[in-house]
Amino acid sequence: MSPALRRQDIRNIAIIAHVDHGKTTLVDRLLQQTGTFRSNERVLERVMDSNDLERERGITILAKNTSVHYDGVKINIVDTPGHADFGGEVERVLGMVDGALLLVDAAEGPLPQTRFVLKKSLEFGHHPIVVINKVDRPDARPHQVLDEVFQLMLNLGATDEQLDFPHLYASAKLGWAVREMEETPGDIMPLLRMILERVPGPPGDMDGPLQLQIANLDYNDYVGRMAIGRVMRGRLARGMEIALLKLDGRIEPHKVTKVEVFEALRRVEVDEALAGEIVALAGLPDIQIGETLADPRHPEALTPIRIEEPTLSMDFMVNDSPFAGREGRFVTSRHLRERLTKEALANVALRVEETDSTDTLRVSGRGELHLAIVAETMRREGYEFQLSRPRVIMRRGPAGQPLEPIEYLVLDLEEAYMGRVMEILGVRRAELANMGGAGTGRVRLEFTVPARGLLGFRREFLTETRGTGIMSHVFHEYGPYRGEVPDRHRGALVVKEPGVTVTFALFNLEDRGTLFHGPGVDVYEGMIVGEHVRDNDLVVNPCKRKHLTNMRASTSDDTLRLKPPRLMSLEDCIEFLADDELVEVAPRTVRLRKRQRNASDRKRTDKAAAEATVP
Ligand SMILES: Nc1nc2c(ncn2[C@@H]2O[C@H](COP(=O)(O)OP(=O)(O)OP(=O)(O)O)[C@@H](O)[C@H]2O)c(=O)[nH]1
Ligand SMILES: [Mg+2]
Repeated sequence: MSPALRRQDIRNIAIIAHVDHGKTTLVDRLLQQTGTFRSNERVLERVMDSNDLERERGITILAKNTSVHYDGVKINIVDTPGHADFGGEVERVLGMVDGALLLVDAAEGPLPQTRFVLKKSLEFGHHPIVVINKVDRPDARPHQVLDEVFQLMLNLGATDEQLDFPHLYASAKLGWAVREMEETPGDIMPLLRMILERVPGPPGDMDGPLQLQIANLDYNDYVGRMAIGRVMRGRLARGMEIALLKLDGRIEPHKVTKVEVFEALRRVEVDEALAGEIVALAGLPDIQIGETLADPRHPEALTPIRIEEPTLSMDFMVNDSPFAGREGRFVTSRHLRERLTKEALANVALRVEETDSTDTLRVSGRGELHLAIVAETMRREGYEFQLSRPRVIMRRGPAGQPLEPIEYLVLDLEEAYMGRVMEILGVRRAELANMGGAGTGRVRLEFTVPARGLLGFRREFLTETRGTGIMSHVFHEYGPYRGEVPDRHRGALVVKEPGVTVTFALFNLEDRGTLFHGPGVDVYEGMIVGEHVRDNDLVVNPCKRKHLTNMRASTSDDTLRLKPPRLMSLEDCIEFLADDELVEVAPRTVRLRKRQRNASDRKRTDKAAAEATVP
């Protein structure tokens, strides 16, 4: 495109990186040092991580827009999540920007998600600016990490121009960036200057017919659904009649009722936005990501952004446990269906499908966390439902052979634990792909491993490494099925009959396994209250009181000291699940249960299954 058609008063960039490499912290500094906040204004750390789950977990889940002004130029910034499960968020916003800041932790170096987001950005033709961040870390190795990024670009097939990338060294935390390590740190301005120099302005044909693709959605209580995208061509004004080009080819006439632009942490209503600007607009209630807004006389659709397919699915079903409806406000299959369908509109990497049962919906996503966050969000809104064990989504190869999702797994752990971890991964069908750092006390191990093999691995890995191991993984490819992966190796402690748990009974169960609940908890037949030490399930009665006749002073409930129960978060429960189990998710409680609540029914089903598999 001729430079004349690019706007010079705007830059649109995304900040991309592996999880925790400092994206949101960098946005804080950009906002602070460009005078967005008054000097006496107390601002939250990581201000862009604005939703509850993001703040609780300290991670970004949704991509979000903001902007700063520097040297007469407006820089629209999209902060993106780094966790691999939210890769769909990154994919969908990259088309709205003309460049990216690739942050890489100066100690950790490129990790799986660095590769994924960089690959996507290169595919969009960006020339990313590499920011080696956290150079203040005592274990920082900035020059080496820069070399590793270069290697990575080379491996990803970057063009010569892309390989000639500009770079900076930064400490987002301390608020500075420098071009060379020898320079004395000052402020973050060198980064802003580099953005103006190296990121091209957006295409700015303001007189052509309107064209705008929706990259993101948001809700506003007053005006309903807001759609976010960049004006690719022409101008978008309030009150304008437009053609909405749906993904299925239909064209709908609509009127834009509101146009807003991003100014720091606020959105400001404007009469009109010109080509190049990123806007949020209202007036199109059923709009979806990927659809194009166009001039009715020139209805030309932009190619929808292709998002990677989901690899994991879980059933969301109506809660049919004896405690159903105790806490939830939204409990019917209609509630679930409506909420999940709405979620899938904005959560582009999510798929929601019907199943044989009207009470069950199959929800597919990019990983356990992706699905768990959906469930957690719904739970907080007052929904109540049950979840099945996650299953990987298989495919067929050209010759009909089964293919399964393979993940790329990177582990960083103390050398002493290496043998045991390799053993566990061997059973889970992992293959070692790379190994480094030997002799330094810590090793970095890289594997390809079936996604099936990673279900429930995190807990085991953390236990084996006494909590010191670091792991991350990202979807790698669909590859040949690698054979059986054994199930969870411990059984469950399953409640025999309904009641309220008591200390005496729990105390006597402690030898049998790890308990998930303390005393005074309502339980029902078939509910799971702990993990058995052995590999089979054990039916137990945690509500059994001692016989008063053989009471001895030493076993009075008051003197019994219970070990603290293992409190199971929603994700812990999902990790724990076997095929014949469910998680019951309600606004205040999560519980584990057997699908078949009655022990003899379970035996009968097991027997039938065993007979069915006898040749
Ligand atoms: N030492 C050091 N720590 C940093 C720096 N930048 C960020 N951190 C810390 O790294 C952690 C993660 O920072 P975030 O800004 O949330 O990282 P992120 O890349 O936005 O993480 P996700 O959005 O979840 O992918 C926080 O504890 C920050 O304080 C830095 O320059 N130096
Ligand atoms: Mg973040």
